[in-house]
Amino acid sequence: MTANTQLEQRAAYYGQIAQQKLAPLWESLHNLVPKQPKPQAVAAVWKYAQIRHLVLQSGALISAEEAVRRVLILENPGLPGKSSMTPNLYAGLQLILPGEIAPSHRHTQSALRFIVEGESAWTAVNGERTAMRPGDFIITPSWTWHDHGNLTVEEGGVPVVWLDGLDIPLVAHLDAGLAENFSKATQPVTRPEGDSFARYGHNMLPVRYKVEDPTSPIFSYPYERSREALDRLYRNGEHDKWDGVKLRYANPASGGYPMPTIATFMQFLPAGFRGRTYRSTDATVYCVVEGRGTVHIGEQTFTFEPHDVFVVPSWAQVRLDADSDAVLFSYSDRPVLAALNLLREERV
Ligand code: GTQ
Repeated sequence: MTANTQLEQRAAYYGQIAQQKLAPLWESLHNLVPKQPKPQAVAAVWKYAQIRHLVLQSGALISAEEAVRRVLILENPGLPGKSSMTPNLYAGLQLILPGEIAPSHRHTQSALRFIVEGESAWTAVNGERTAMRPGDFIITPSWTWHDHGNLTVEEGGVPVVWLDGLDIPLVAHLDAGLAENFSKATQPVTRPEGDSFARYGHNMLPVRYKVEDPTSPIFSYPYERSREALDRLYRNGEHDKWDGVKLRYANPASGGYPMPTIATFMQFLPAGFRGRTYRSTDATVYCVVEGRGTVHIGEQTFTFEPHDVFVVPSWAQVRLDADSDAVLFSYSDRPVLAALNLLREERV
């Protein structure tokens, strides 16, 4: 039998079995069980200086109320049409103008906010409002009511922009998306601002507190505190050759991650830092807070400066250089990979 006849016979056979909803594994085995991750997501950067005016322009086109959430999705060019930054995670830049309200709703997707610019907005989570300031990391856990607002111009309101990180693609993959709107634009405020931080954010917990769900009882992690911790550790001599000074955000009651599907980190790289190469199976989104530098991802090189966002796909080699003292916030699907025993890390 010639090679051609064999191919023809197989093709005819594949046609026959397809009619019975069958497919030959041997044609796809190497793709289904790859030797290494082969992400469709690619490394990419969003330079804030190039997109800021476009984010602000959206404010003239649609109100926060009409949009429900006025957000420009950061879509990974390797995942076109998927509204995804990585296979599991979403990223977007949300704008709220003075006097606006983004109406209250809740959904099974977990969300984080990382404040980029503007100091006058607030977000409400489960009956408590918190101010949003640049560098603050705020969580909106799964199924918690949340609405966002901003002071009026008279009260000193300015346009506020933050980075939204959600597990939208993961939840879609699991077919577990549920959502509902609150009956009013804003939920009732039942606790004064700072209440949960006082209860859970000072290395203390209410006497009879029991850990009953995987979500952090504090929902705002102010930049000041995170920055101070990194700074102190650096001055104490901490200096990891891969990470600089890097901490993960924690649920203070369990020691786990703030939310079950998304891990968050903040790291300090001193001026002149030339990081070593590492890789891991948690695809990671970075947002630059302070400083300038360069990130090398696989064969690609991007410079970064404050408010830039870049993404490192699973298993891509990454190395960070800092030209000035730099602070980077990042988030990934690490808790999901860890829970499934799929987290692999390599520090070269
Ligand atoms: O603020 O609730 O970027 O529900 C995407 C979906 C933000 C939000 C997004 C959302 C939100």
